[in-house]
Amino acid sequence: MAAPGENLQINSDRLWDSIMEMAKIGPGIAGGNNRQTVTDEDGEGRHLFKRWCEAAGLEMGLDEMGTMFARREGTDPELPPVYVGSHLDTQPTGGKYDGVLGVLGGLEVVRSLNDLGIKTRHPIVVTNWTNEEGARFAPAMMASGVFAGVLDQADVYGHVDKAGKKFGEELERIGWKGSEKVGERKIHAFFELHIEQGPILEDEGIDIGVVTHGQGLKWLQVTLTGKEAHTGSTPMPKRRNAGLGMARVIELVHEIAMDYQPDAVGAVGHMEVYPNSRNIIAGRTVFTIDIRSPEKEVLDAMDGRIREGIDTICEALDIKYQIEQVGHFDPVTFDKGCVKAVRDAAERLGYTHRNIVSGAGHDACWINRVAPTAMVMCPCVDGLSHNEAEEITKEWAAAGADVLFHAVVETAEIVA
Ligand code: HGY
Ligand code: MN
Ligand code: MN
Repeated sequence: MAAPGENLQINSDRLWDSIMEMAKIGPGIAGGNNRQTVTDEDGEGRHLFKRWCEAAGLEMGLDEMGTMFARREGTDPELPPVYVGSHLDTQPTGGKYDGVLGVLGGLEVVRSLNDLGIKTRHPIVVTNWTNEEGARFAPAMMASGVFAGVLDQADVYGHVDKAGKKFGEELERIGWKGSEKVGERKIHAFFELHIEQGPILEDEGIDIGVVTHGQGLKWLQVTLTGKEAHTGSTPMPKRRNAGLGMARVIELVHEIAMDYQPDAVGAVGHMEVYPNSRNIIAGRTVFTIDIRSPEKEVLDAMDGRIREGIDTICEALDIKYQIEQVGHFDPVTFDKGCVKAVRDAAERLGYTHRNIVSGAGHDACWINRVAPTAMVMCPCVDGLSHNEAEEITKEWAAAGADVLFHAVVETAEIVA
């Protein structure tokens, strides 16, 4: 007789169909998704998730950051629940699986427990964290950051998008601002299933990433101010070209990241040029530097060198600069007990696995500060993510969700 939970497997068809159903909401223009946080599309996706949770007999909670908590009761309701989830918001040109696999993988765990008639001592709560991506409103992992006490709720309510809309007002407008105070829930453990968003697992032909660490991140928003002038009649020595300044800073960020290989990364993905007219020298540019490293010392060193470099570049071009840190978390070490639960599950299920450091940030990185936390990763095709062509196989999704299933159920303690 298998030990309790020994041969548990999820229903991979149902998981895959749910992911494809969610992907119909906020479709992109090239096969992916544009379901950005607190847009109407996000609201529609939330309604679908809520319907599914209620159909699975879960009770939905909603906090003041709009994070959704769908609870399956345990035989001992007083025990702190095991949380499992991720995020349903996407990048503007995002894929179908980033975040969604983790939320619907968590729902699939509950759906499978219901099918099998299995009870657990600890309750289980499937979670959709608001605004993980930080694409429309910085910073990334916003709601989980408020939950962990590292971001201020009143402050982030005032963060604005490119159209000048405020996060708090948009959350209210789509009708998903709850009344529950943020961060008061006690978490026994948190597990997040996520696609790797990098090439390692696929390149090595490995099914499961056992995430031991998450690399640290800094987002520096830079504003360069020069002077708008005619591109034809202004002599080169008299120009104060903020566009040229931005170009030099972008090159600098790349060069500095290359100095700390093989792990450090750096790029500028968000760029705004004003007035952005063909025959006006850019008077102002606003852009965000994204630097990351598994080592805090390297992250701090890159930060310092970039700030010095910006000063030198602006001195030479006679332009002014402002630097605002709009996102930051130090490298994360996940809970050894939870990581072991993930590794043991992969082992028991016969999936190939390896330890891995997460290149991307995740809600788990913040929740790890307030509860024992670990992540399960599955491969993605060509390691591609934050691109509408993001793809995984049904088998990879099933393997990841099976491992999640075992890790969650073991930690929530099956009642035989
Ligand atoms: O930026 C990140 O790493 C995450 O995808 N929000
Ligand atoms: Mn994600
Ligand atoms: Mn993402």
